[in-house]
Amino acid sequence: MLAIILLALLCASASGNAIQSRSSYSGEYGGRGGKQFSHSANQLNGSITAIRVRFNSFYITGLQVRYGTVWSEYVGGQQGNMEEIFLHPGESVIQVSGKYRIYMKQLIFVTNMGRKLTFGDDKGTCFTAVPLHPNTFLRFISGRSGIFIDAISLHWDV
Ligand code: MMA
Repeated sequence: MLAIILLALLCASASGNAIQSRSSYSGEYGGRGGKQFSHSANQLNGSITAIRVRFNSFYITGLQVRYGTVWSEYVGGQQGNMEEIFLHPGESVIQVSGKYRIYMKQLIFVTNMGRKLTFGDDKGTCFTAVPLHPNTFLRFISGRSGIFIDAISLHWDV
């Protein structure tokens, strides 16, 4: 009887480890205005391969992210210019920093190849987001938007 119980416990712990999630999330950073958006379905197209950020002198005004070969819907407004950065093959985002007040003001994407992609104005409350688990990366983003990007959350996974 004891042997059976021990065996059952062993199996449960082994399968528990096998299915243990390595996802984590950071946020939400920013204000409470705007409407919620999420790229959780977009991650099915693949990992992040490019990022477009629109910004004016004060705010991050728009965002679009490419998953695999498919661009997400654009969120945000039309003020400022859009910058586009493609990641190299095998390159992933391992940290996102930035600044916000009631809207996002700055976003900095740091990659596993040592690149630091900086967009926007260097003022406001700072945040630095990294994954909880080692060897996990930025898989998708969510947040709030109106005519600007109000807030952002970062979702990390393998
Ligand atoms: C809109 C509206 C707000 C949001 C701002 C900034 C101008 O107002 O959607 O809720 O906070 O845009 O994105």
